[in-house]
Amino acid sequence: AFDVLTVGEPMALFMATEPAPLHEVRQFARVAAGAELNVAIGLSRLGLRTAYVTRVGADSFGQFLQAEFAKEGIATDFVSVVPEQRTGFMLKTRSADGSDPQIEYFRAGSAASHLSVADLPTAFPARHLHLTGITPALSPFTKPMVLALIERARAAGASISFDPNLRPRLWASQAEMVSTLNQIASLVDLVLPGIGEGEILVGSTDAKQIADFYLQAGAKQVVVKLGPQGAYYQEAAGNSGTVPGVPVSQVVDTVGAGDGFATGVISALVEGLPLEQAVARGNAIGARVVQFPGDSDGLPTRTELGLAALSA
Ligand code: KDG
Repeated sequence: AFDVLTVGEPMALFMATEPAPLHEVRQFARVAAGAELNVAIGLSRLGLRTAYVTRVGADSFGQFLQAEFAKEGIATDFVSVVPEQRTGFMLKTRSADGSDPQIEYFRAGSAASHLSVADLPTAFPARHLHLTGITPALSPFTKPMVLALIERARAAGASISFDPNLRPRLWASQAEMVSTLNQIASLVDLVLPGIGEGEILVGSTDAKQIADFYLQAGAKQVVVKLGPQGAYYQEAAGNSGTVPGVPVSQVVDTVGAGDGFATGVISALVEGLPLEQAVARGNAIGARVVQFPGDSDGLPTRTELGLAALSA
């Protein structure tokens, strides 16, 4: 059995090595990307047994990603290699001033966009399920797959976290994005929106109002990410608070910060820590990730985070 299972689309990511608009960049460095893969890498580095449900092609990007899964110790029991489909990739600029980079996707019709209920384990095999709002946007098959996985995780008594991870360009319309993501959020235990995402999904810029919305919808815990200011948390049981962010002297790349944050919160909750401490760990990892160019370069080991080894 696994501690955590997640599902999503992994991609090859070509990061510009110098600051320039995408069409002028001459050199890129290739790394792995994909929001759920970033979280899987982070959890695995923290010693949690982590499984990833996905599909890749038999092309060189698929081979590259499979080597990454192996290197990071991610369980591939639910990874399929589909020779007749291609693996998606994306391009990203190097930001000169810490602002969000420019991103271009080459992922429509990818192997992972063909994920469906048939790719899921019949009996849910982990203590926790982590989802993001990217996966249900990939194709008409992936939303029913996500809903079926939630049902199986529930039936097995697993806890579920959900990071809305808004990617408007992957959705047919904003209305569909909002209704699908709020539906999923109402079915999980822990919702992790950013404050800007909360504004789009809930229509409020107030962290407490965003948390109240998801707690009323059915979630048990909500953590609203406030960027450098840290995060606000609130539980159905009543307690709430703000955990200040960890100061960073130089932001290199913001992409992946939310995945680092989710890694910290989920790992701590799976280890049995209270939500406030989980949020503090999320802040610490998020602050680390923004100091590295790749999405997952900054994800720490237990030693790097100053944590004791997990007992077997
Ligand atoms: O959260 C980081 C992701 O945005 C990045 O790795 C790529 O999954 C990705 C996406 O769909 O944007």
